[in-house]
Amino acid sequence: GPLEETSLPLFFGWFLCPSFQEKLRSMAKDFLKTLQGLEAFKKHLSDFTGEAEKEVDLEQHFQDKGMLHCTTKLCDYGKAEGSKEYAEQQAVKDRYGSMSELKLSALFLTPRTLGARVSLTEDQLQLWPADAEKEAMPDADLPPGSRAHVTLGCAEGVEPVQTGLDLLELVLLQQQGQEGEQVQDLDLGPLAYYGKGMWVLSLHESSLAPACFCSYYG
Ligand code: ACK
Repeated sequence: GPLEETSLPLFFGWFLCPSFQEKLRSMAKDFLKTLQGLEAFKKHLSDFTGEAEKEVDLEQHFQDKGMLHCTTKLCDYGKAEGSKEYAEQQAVKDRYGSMSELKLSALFLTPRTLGARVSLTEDQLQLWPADAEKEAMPDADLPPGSRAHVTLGCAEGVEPVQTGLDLLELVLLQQQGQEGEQVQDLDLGPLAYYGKGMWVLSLHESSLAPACFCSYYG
């Protein structure tokens, strides 16, 4: 009936606890500030502006998208394919409302999005939809969880779904053996440039973000 149809959320995911959200936002802010000051970044500035000489303020460029989380399944209130099946999985029911730690292994940015890569544990992968990667990149063969991320910001007019797609593009390049152009070691770890305005800061010590697995209704 209509009640059942409205009982599915906009999406399921892990929601970072508020104090860690603050920590991650400030980490990202420092990263943007550092990146913007690097000669290597200035050299590739036209990736962002379309013009070589134009300045860019990265903090302005990426708009905050609200509560920090790692989406597992977009249900769109039941309209998305497979959402009912997902919600009814035993693992999803069992873990609903439980806390775990998300391992953040890198910060990445493209002209479109800014995000943190999440390395899921075996246990967390039980909540990961089997087709998440295939749905976005049907021709690639990427390990489950490759798309897992926290969106930290999007350029004007860009939807948050793009962050995971940008990450998949980076993971695909890495799978093909590209390590990017090693630019320099920052405090948090090595910075690499993958072309077309795509930057990855691998974290020396991956951050562990306490997060609650639940859902968002909007
Ligand atoms: O930043 P995100 O992971 O990207 O969090 C939001 C959340 O769902 C609510 O919009 C994500 N999202 C949007 N569309 C999709 C999709 N088709 N597949 C997976 N995640 C999606 C978006």
